[in-house]
Formats: sequence, C-alpha cells, structure tokens
Amino acid sequence: MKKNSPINFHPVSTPDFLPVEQLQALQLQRLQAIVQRAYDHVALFRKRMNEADLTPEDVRSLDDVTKLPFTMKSDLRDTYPFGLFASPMKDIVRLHASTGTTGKPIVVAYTKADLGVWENVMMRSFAACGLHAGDVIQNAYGYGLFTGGLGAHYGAEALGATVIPISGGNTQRQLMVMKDFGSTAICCTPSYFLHLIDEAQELGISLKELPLRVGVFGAEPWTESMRRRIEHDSGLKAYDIYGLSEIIGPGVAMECQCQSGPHIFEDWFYPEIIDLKSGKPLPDGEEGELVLTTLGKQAMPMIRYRTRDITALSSEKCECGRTLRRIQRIGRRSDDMFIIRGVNVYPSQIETALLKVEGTLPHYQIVLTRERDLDQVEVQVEVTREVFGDTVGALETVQRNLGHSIETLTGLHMKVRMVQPQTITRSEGKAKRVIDQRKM
Ligand code: DLL
Repeated sequence: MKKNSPINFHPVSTPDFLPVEQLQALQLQRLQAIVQRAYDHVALFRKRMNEADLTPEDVRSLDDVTKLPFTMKSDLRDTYPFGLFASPMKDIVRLHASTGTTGKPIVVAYTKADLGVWENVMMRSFAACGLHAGDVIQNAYGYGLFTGGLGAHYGAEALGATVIPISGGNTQRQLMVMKDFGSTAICCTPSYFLHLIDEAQELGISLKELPLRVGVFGAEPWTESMRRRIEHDSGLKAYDIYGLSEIIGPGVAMECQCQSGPHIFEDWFYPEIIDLKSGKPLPDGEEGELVLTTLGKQAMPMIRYRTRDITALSSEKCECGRTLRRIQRIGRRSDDMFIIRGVNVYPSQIETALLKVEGTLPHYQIVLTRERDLDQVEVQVEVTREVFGDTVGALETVQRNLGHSIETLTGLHMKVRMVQPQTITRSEGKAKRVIDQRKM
C-alpha cells in the first residue's frame, strides 16, 4: 500500500455530511429526549432543574440548551460511584473509570445502545482519516478501565480493519509487531509515539520504510510543532482525536484528512463554548471552555458537561465536505494552567517555544518549586547527542536560544536545563508535563 494515499473524499453516506438544517433537527429531537431521560432518572439533574424552575418541556429549540444547568466533574465525584446513572444495573453492560490525580476515580457506564453509538463514532473517526477495511490498526492505547483501548478497538473492528490489540507499553514488542504484522496505522498518545520513534532509531528500524501511514493520536494536549516533528521523523500522517470518559471516551471529535482541527460528531455530542468566568455562551470562533451534551447516552446522560478543555468552534466550511463543526486543537485545559509571577502559563506554550529551537528533542518537563515564598520554574528539555557533544560555546547558544524562545512566547524568563537524550521519564499513556514540587 502506498505510504500516503490521496485525500479520500467520502461519499455522502454518513451523518458527517448532513445538511445543517437536517443535522439541527436531529439534534433537537435527541436533545429533548435526553433531557427528559435525565429528568426522569437522575435525581441530581431533576433537583437542579426544579431549582431553576425548569421542566424538559422548556427545551423547545437548540438555543434553549443554554437555560439548562451545568454538570461538573465534582458532580461525578460527589455521586461516586453510580449516582448519575439513568439506567438500572441490569441494562448496563460496561463500566469504565478515569483515575484523577486526587482521590476516587470517576465512573462511567454504557448500555448496549451506548456502545453502539461509541462504535459508530470511532468507526467514523477512523474513516475520516482515510482508514478502511484492509488496514492493519495497531492499537497501543491502554486496554482496561481507560476508554482508549476498547473504544478504538471496537471502532476499528466495525470499520472492517484488522485490529492488533497490543495495548500500551513494551516498546520493543510494539516495534517488532509493527514491522512483522505490517501495521498501516497506530493509535496511541503522541508522547508515546515519540518514544517509539526514539526506540526505533536505537534499534536501527526505519519507520519510514514500514507500511505505517496513519497515526491516530490523542488523550493529551499536543501542538502543531509536535505534529510536524512526528510526521517528519516517521513519515506517517498524524491525526488528532479528541474525547473524554465522561462523554463517551475517544471519538467525540476527529480530524479528517485536511488536518485542520477535529470535527465534532455533532449528531451525538452537542457542543457549546462558554466564557470561563461568566459561564455565558460565546459565538463560533471565540475561545472558551468546551461544554458538551450527550445527545444519545442512555446509561449516563451528561447535560452541559464542563470539560475544562479550552478551544473554539469553527463553522467554516471544511474542504472534506463534512458539515460537522470543528474544534480548534485543544492545547490546554483551564486546570492545566500555572501562574508564575502573576503570569498565566500553559505547558503547550512551552512546547511550542522549545520545538522552535534547533537541536531540541520533543521531550520536556516543567518543574515548579518555591524558594523563599517565590515560585520558580525550571524547564528541562532533552537535546540531541550532537548538541551535547558539541563545544561549551555551542551548548550555551542553544540554551540562550531556548530561554529567548520561551520568553518571547510567555513573557517570562525561565531557567532552562538541557538534559541528555532519554533522561526524562517516558509514559506509555498520557505524558506528565508539569511536576509541581511547591509545598502548599
Ligand atoms: O483520554 C479519551 C481518549 C482516549 C481520547 C484516546 C483520545 C484518544 P480521559 O482519560 O477521560 O479520556 O481524558 C480526557 O484528555 O478532557 C482532554 O483534557 C484530554 N484530551 C483527550 N484528547 C485530547 C486531544 C481520554 N486530542 C481528557 N488533545 C480531555 C488534547 C486531549 N487533549
């Protein structure tokens, strides 16, 4: 198979290409049904609706969604484990959980019908980036309570592709399988794929010579610079897939072959962008927090779930012909942000700054400490062996360029420490970018 097949403009056979009026009619019908379901079966939602003096009949148009109360991550924690379920246990066929950084995980549930929706959006995700029956998909997302593994698995099978359910980790085996089984696509976090690129180099395997042509990367923020780096080093086309457990898992939104931001599968997930502080809805094109309503989730309907992910919606026409709106790549979460000397900083800004400098590798960590009540930040970044082996003068130049690049993008002077390749801990799943050692 050719490494980069031409852009595949799909025939108009999926809801991806529905005329907008038809899509909105479908959304309204589903929204009304799901609000009624949540009202009838979820005590917390009914209580909030009653407090706001609302009933499901108040949802007469799509715009009426803005009247409804928000759902927050804390609601899932407070009702742990099963408090937001709208189906009896006998109808629930799968549970997943996401482990937060603190305390109890959040638990999510699926009925058979919900799994059907998930399979459908994942199948459409794979099709959107040009995969089809005959492709060999190496699924290196973790199988288990994390939604990545099983979510991608069933979507790939529904597409008719061959799935390799290898799960995350064991990098050498990943490479052996990739080579011997002729994988044409890989699913994993972008940071783990970088690790695979490094390991392949170590082992003398040229990824560019393998049949691998598509990467389905998500579950963590990554930048355009990272995409360019990955594509340059591996020869595949890297696509951004977005999703979260609370809504369904992977497959809430996926890039098409135009690579211009993930299309939201709006027939199942109704998106809004709100102002972070006021909670007021923002028009398309403006950046704010993504709020999602599941239009078909039976077991655990999520009404106006505040994702904490920051993005903007685009209703501009995409060349692929899909009528589904796109989200701007999610580079940051409102709770990812750290404040240094009064300035808000996001890890993605640092990633962009680092990757602009020749000689750096895309592996970095941001360490926050506190000295005499002052917050300090040190950016640790791996540099190439060539840089490390070079003269002191050359090393200093790279360090200076790094400091300058960070300062230009964040407005802050940060300490930069260059470290040897392979010193920063690799993750098989989501990379941990910020190490906060400040004692609160
Ligand atoms: O990470 C689901 C997933 C699996 C998505 C595989 C894509 C691929 P959670 O563990 O619940 O679910 O984490 C969800 O991860 O709110 C975002 O902050 C972040 N995230 C997910 N995809 C992307 C992406 C899965 N493409 C949280 N870009 C979300 C940026 C992402 N952040």
